[in-house]
Amino acid sequence: PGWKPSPEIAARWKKLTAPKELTEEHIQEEFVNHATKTLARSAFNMDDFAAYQASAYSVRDQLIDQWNSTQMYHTTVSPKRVYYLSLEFLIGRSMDNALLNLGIKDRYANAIDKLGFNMEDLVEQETDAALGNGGLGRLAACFMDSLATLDYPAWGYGIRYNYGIFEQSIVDGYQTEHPDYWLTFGNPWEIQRLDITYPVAFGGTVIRSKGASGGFVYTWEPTERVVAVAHDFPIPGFGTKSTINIRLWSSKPSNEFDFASFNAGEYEKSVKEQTDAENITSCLYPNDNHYIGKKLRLKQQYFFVCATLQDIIRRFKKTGEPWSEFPKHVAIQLNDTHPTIGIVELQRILIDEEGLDWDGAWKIVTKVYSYTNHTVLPEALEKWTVPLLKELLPRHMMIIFDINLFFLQSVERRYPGDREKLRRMSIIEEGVPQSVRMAYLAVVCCHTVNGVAELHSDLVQKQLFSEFVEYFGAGRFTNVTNGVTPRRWLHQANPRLSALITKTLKSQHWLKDLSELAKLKQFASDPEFQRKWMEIKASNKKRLAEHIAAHCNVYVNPDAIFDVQCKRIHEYKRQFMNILQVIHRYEELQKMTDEVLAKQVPRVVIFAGKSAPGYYIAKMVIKLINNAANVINYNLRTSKYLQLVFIPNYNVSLAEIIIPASDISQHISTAGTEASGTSNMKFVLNGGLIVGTVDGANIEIGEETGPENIFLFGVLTPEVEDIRHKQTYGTGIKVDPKLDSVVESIRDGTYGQPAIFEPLLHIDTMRKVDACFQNKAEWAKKSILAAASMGKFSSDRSINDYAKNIWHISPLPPPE
Ligand code: Z57
Repeated sequence: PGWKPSPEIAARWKKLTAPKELTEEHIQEEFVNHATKTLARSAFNMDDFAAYQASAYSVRDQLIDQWNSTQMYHTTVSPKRVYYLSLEFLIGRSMDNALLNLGIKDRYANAIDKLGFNMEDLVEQETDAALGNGGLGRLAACFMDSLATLDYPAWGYGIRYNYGIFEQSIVDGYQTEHPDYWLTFGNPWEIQRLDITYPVAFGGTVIRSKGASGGFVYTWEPTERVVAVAHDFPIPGFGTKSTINIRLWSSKPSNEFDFASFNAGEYEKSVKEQTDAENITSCLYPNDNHYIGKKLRLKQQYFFVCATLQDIIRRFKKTGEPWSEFPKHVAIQLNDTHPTIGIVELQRILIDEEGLDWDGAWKIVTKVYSYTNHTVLPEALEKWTVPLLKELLPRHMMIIFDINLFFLQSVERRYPGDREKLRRMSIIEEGVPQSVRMAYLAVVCCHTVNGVAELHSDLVQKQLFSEFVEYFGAGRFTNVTNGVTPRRWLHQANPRLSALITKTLKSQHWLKDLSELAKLKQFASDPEFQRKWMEIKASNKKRLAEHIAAHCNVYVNPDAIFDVQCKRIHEYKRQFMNILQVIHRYEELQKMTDEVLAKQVPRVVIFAGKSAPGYYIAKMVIKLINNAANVINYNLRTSKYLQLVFIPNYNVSLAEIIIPASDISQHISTAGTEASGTSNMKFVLNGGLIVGTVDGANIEIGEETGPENIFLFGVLTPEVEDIRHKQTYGTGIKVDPKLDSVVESIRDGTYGQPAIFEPLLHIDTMRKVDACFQNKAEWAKKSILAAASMGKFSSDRSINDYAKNIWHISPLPPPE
């Protein structure tokens, strides 16, 4: 800091920055000011997009004021902070969310209305910040909302990808991908910090020499240097002045380096180095629940944790305290193994740059980090090969070998001579080439490891890491069931339902303590409340029907059951089983007489979701859905009773339209495969009922709603392995009408409940849904009771669990 204000100047500054009252006129002034100065527009040169931008820049100013005072206050107190490291933040749109969290939406809407613009239209102009694939990235975004709302001193850290998740369109029934260049028209929701930069290096060699005190000293001489530039995304809490920060790094070339080749006359080499540097943060990898060992991906991981740690350490050093105090100021949460190399980076910094010895450094590192596992699927577990790690991060590879050596030595002391155990527990997987099991590295180095729902955490402890539980003790492992933010997923996405709840409970406080929803239960059988509740559902369905008409060219029946499955397309999520069931339903309808047909409960089946571009089977499922839709929707005799649509480009803002409009939604993963699921919580919160398997968070949702308000079916986890075995070695099944009674006995469980027959159970469940839906009052009651039971699934509860049991941090509300 080169400049210090005199007391008079500080006082004047304070007066100048004092927030002005947000009157209608002030908002209009700010709007017009941004339209004319920031955008260089005039009253005669405006459109909805320019008006969105002008509003956005003025809301941004509000955010920055709050952000500044929050950060200044945190700096003076210097509390223990949590740092949430994630390669994905699936934020979606920001304007509506900011207006609602700041509590200024009505004022803005009125002010802007008088300038001739409609706020609801402006909100639609915003492109999603789609820096994530699915559940894991969206969870990170919900967590940031809760951290801010609950006044925790917290930072998110990640990558500012130039291209987020690709946009999907459907051409001839096939998924087609388009780049998501979301920054074309600038981004009002970020603050570029050209002054906050850190160097990041890759490659080269490590030189070992004798240090002053006799031990070895390691010097890393890298061959590639880039620079990380900070971009800050302010995250406002709801009903608080706390506004926290997601700091996303963007890569750019380092000047020193390209000058070197430039001056040597190697112009092309210099240009290539520049573009290589910029490419690190170009694209989000579009795989969900699937690991692909690409070098550029590893570069992204190291790039972002390297810059992040420098930033965290700089902040810590401002306290002037010794390294031993670091864990009293810092908790770092790893969102999956993606940032795990950060563990090694901290150990490296402490030893090679700060001069601590191994044990001193290790004590600090292991007090700071904790790791969330999000999947038990083997194909999703990261394993970087040793040659690749050595090439990119030679010093880190040495440290990983050392960590493994010390770890295995202590395992050997506990289990002398058990070489098989050492092989199984080793961080290094033997093979050609060797590879590093990143999840094992995380488990060995973190003080706490958590799964994301009870069943999942159980599998994590009993299957994935069972020998580590035995070795380290069960205390290292825990569960934190996921949650979602009710601000975005009810208040923002379903404003009418939110208003009804607030009116009924005579307070908005439920938005800060979702367990208060339970008070709605007393109105579940009240016909007037039921009518209002279902009328809102009907209007949400109408809104979705309009979207479908515009994007799928199908006019769906808004009185039908809206039956939704929207999520990433994946074999384990079983969209295929769902479409088989739809085709079965269609064929049954064909066989019916007009009289029987007229008694059917109409249904609209809605699919949405992206497939990873290289995932052939998932892409074929999309094609099958679209082909089936083309047959089903054009059958004029039965289309009153069954319609099928695939809505393209599922993303956060589309989810905000789809979720409030569902009657039922499907969460039908093979038991034991969906770690938690989070959209299931959002659907129920909005009065939709779940058709689901006994998996992930479905189980806990069912515990809260009671079995009568959720449609669960299928076999339990322990049976699944057994079934896989039978499926692999058994023969195919053909269902002949002569076997009807046999099928019946399979259904009723006479022969146990093997999962290969789950499609039958799925069909049975759908019949049950039809029957229930016909009793409107009963359905409304279930819908209300289920939603009223969702208190547990607020991400506020998840974050309080993390804060208390893992991070050991407390709220720090800003002074009034
Ligand atoms: C991802 O979205 C999830 C797990 C992963 O390992 C990766 Br990679 C991406 C999802 C799980 O599949 C969901 O079940 C879970 O709800 C979500 O992470 C958040 O925990």
